[in-house]
This record gives sequence, structure tokens and C-alpha cells, in this order.
Amino acid sequence: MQLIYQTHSPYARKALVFAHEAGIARDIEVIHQETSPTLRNEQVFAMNPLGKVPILVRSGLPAIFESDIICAYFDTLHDGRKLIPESGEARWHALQIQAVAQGICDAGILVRWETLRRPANLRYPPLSDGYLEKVTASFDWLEQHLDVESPMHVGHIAVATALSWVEFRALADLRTRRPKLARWLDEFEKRPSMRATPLSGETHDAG
Ligand SMILES: N[C@@H](CCC(=O)N[C@@H](CS)C(=O)NCC(=O)O)C(=O)O
Repeated sequence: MQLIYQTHSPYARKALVFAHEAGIARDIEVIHQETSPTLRNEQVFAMNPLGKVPILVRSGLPAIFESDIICAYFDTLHDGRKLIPESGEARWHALQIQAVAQGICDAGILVRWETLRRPANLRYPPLSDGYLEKVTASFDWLEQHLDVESPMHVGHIAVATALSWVEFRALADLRTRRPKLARWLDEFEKRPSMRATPLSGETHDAG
């Protein structure tokens, strides 16, 4: 399998960390691609009409895109304990946590557009403030709801890769007032899966 990846994408890293935790990373060739809605990458669009990474290329089978779906597919490829709980409240909890992590990344990317990536004369501060509020409210929610003691699940992987990216991009302070979340993140960052997938690089936009 090939994972179409980006070294500064929290979503791509989520998929790769999941593969490491599931014990299948050695079956994956990682290929970096740059993407931006302002710079069309033909190779990426040929596999994903949304023009985004990550994408999983499978031999003789259709490509899979969207990190949630790639993780769900990876979970079918190993015989260990499932990282996406299969039933009951544990399943809904893990998926809810994952969704909040995805929302942090989605809103965080929009903050970056409004504060950095968009030309200065096209920025609209109330919009970046509104997106940033979603990010910080999600930190507060996670401080309350993240199940730091349970066996690792996809939600933990999604939150760790999202928060690690928030800090990589210096988007917001997540540590002040959220000691439980900060402690948990520091521990998670020590995992071999996180150490094997460091974030690096800059986004390449038009102009
Ligand atoms: N919901 C998608 C988000 C993927 C995504 O936004 N990837 C970014 C890189 S961090 C991208 O390729 N963006 C290019 C674009 O928006 O055109 C997922 O979870 O895989």
C-alpha cells in the first residue's frame, strides 16, 4: 500500500500513527505530496476529487481518502485489539473524540488562512476569532471528556496528532488551564508511533 502523505498534515499523520499503533506500518510506503486549494496538484486530484491528503493507494482496489476512513480500513488489516471499538458506548465515545480532533484541525487550518495564508488585504479578523474560539472551546471540552485512562483508541490518536500540530503551528495555548490534557499529550508524544512521524515543513500556496 502507498500512503499519500504530507509531513505537516495532522490528518495524514493521524493515519500513519494509527498504522504504527495497529502494527501495519511496515506494509506502507509513505509518499509526500504538497496540497493547497490555491495550487492544484494533478497527481492528488487524480486519486481524490477533493485534492487532499491523506490518500491510501491499494493494489487492484480503489483508493481510499479521508483519514477517518483510512484508519477504519487499517483496523481491518490486523488481528490485534481493535483501535476503533466495535460496539456500545465505547464506539460512540471514540468516534466523538475523533470528530472533535478533526474539528480542531479543520478550524485551525481556517485560522491559518485568516491570519497567515490569505493575502493581508483579504483577511477578516472576526472570522479568525470565531474559528479560534472553536479550537479553544474544544480544548476545554477535551480537558473534561478525554478518557485518559482507557485503552488507546482512534480518538486518542486523532487528538494527539491534532494537538501536536496545534503546537507545531503555534496556533493557540492549550496548556494553561488544561493540566490533564497537557500531561496526557506529553505522555502520548513519547510513543514510538509519534516519534516515528515528526511534523515538518511549510504549506505551499499560490503567490
Ligand atoms: N477531512 C480530511 C482533511 C484532509 C485535509 O484537509 N488535508 C489537507 C492537508 S492538512 C489538504 O490536503 N488540503 C488541501 C486542500 O484543502 O486543498 C481528512 O481527514 O483526511
